[in-house]
Parts: sequence; C-alpha cells; structure tokens
Amino acid sequence: AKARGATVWLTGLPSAGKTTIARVLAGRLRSEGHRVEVLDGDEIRRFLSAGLGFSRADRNTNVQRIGLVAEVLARNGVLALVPVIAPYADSREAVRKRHDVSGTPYVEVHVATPVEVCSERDVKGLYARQAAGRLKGLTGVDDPYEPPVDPALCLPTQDQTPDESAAAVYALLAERGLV
Ligand code: GGZ
Repeated sequence: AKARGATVWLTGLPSAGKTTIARVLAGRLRSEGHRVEVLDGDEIRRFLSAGLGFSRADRNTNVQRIGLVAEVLARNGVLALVPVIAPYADSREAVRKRHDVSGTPYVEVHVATPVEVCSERDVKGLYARQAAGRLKGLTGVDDPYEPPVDPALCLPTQDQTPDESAAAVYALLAERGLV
C-alpha cells in the first residue's frame, strides 16, 4: 500500500517524556519499513529556529516553522513525529489547519505528565534552575501551558513505561489506518 504519511504532535511539559516516546515509536515504525522523521524541539532550535527565545511570539514562530516542515513531510508520505512543547492552543490549531487544508492527517497527542512528576525527572535540570531563580519563564511553572482540550490521545506517563506510551500511539495510528 502507498504510504499515507501523518504528523503526530506530542505536546506536553518539559521532561514529560515527549522525546523518549517519539524515539521509541520511531524505532518501531522504521523497523516496519515506514519512513519516519523526528522533529525534536531542542534540535530544531539549534538550526531552523536559531535565535528564537521563549517569549509567546518566539514559541509561536518556532511551532509554526516546525508545523510547516512536518506538514511537508507528512504530505509526502513520511510519518513526522514532533516532540515539541507547543504551549499555546491557538498556534497548535494553526498547525492543524495547515494540515487540514492539504488533507494531511494530523494527530495531537497530549503527553500529560503532571508537573510534579516532570520536575522530579528534570532530565535537563530546567526545573532546578527555575527553582534557584536562574531561569525565568519555564513552561508549566512560571510560563503558560494550555493543555489540549480534545487530543486524539492522552498519555499518563507517570503510570506507563515509554514502551507502553509508544504502543498506545501506535495503536491509534493503526486504528486510523496510518500504519
Ligand atoms: C520551556 C525551555 C525553556 C523554557 C529552555 N521553557 O528538554 P529541553 O529543554 O532540552 O528542550 C526544551 C526546549 C523546548 O523547546 P520547544 O521548541 O519544545 O518549546 S516551544 O514549543 O515552547 O517553542 C527545553 C528547552 O527548550 N527550554 N528554556 N523557559 N523549555
């Protein structure tokens, strides 16, 4: 069958598990022969979004750029996995719209790890830096995070392994005929 392509946006707080889940899922999809790209926020910010900070405007610019790349990939048969915070509902909706216009599947997944669990994990030490007063505007702490109202899937990662979370996303893609 011809590959259909889709964007799977994993939105959630820092240290929620977005990148880990995307990598596990990407591995499984690739092993099955799918074309997959992971557009990681951290990496994109070093190149495509170099120079952007964490103001509302800059985050929205970042999300729109990533959304553009994801849509181009997905429209051309790639599964684009996007582990990016995307804290603002309106800019997530703009990305969805861009996909709708071209009839490209867009799947919003809320990596819904509670902030207490994220700050305990603190993979990159951001929560500690915020607590120490050395970082201002950390998403979910002293900067907004607008949770998706109607995500296609919600992952409570505090109760799941990354494998289980990735399997849940995979099952959804299968249900929608995208894998
Ligand atoms: C949120 C921040 C911040 C602040 C730096 N708030 O896990 P990381 O640390 O290495 O990658 C995260 C990245 C977030 O970029 P995104 O492109 O996903 O964000 S957004 O959608 O809001 O544009 C995080 C790091 O940047 N980081 N300072 N204040 N995340």
